[in-house]
Amino acid sequence: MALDTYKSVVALAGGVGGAKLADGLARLLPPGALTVIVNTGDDFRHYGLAISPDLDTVMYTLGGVANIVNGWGLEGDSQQMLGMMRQYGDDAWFGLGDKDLATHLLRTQWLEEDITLTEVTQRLSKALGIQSRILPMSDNSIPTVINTAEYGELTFQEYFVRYRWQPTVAPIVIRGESTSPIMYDGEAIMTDEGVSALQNADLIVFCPSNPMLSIDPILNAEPCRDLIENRSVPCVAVSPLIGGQAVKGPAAKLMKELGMEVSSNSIAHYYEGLIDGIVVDRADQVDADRALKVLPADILMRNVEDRARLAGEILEWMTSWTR
Ligand code: FO1
Repeated sequence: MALDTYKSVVALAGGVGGAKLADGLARLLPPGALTVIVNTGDDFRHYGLAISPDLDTVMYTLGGVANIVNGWGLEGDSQQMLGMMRQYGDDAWFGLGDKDLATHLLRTQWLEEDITLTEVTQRLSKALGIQSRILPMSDNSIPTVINTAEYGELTFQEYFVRYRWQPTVAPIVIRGESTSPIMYDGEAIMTDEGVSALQNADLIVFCPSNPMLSIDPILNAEPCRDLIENRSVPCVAVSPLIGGQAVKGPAAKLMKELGMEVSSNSIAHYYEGLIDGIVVDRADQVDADRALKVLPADILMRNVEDRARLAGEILEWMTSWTR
């Protein structure tokens, strides 16, 4: 199968790392062939605005307007509104840009008019000239909640941005029974669009996003995990770790706190039953006894060329199995 014959490739993605690989895939695949199903467990209300950080990161990246230094937010944005907030005594801990506000204002208004998050995202993406489909994992809100030793339960953005993922993630212990520190406030149901994208996919790719904080919430949206476990097409994951270190964010720290070995091998194990192959950094090893295909590659995406190069290597590797 040549790359230009792919009709439907589905990528599961969180924020910055996921968005970069999704952008690489979008650059190589025929227009409209890529669907990115994005984590919305990070979504929250702030100053009354509906904010969907991962959807926006994917949207801005695919639209070519993302801030390349941060990976999130808009290129050339300013923070005058936040400056004024601080003057009023607000601690303004979430870095909302002035131009970025337009996205949140419109999203909030449209959601209040009962337009679904799927439709809102489509309108915004279309206006940015994006040909790939960006889908929220669900149209209902299912915030990820994280239990920490220092502050108890935190919403995702409090944990990630306000406290810069420094609090220790700790299980909740009730009468000697310990439960996962990562919880979902509600039951996520996938959208019809997400279900049909997975059912019609030629290939599925888990982007190098945090497995516990970004990919798991998507898998948790019914019936995502089931659809992927019972798929008939290849599915691979790209490790978010290089040499036991997270490329960005709390993956390595979190894995340690969850009692996991911090390695790409451990990521492979985490996704067992869901993937046929894993893409890891050349320096990383995956147990040979696992019935899992392994593609060693340079997985660090420093620039746009790297995104397309990595996406190309993954697509050609997966294509070689179906030939
Ligand atoms: N991440 C930060 O580390 N600090 C910020 O102040 C921040 C602001 C922000 C504003 C809009 C947006 O769409 C994303 C923003 N992010 C910020 C990124 C985001 O919160 C995280 O990267 C994701 O939630 C984790 O995937």
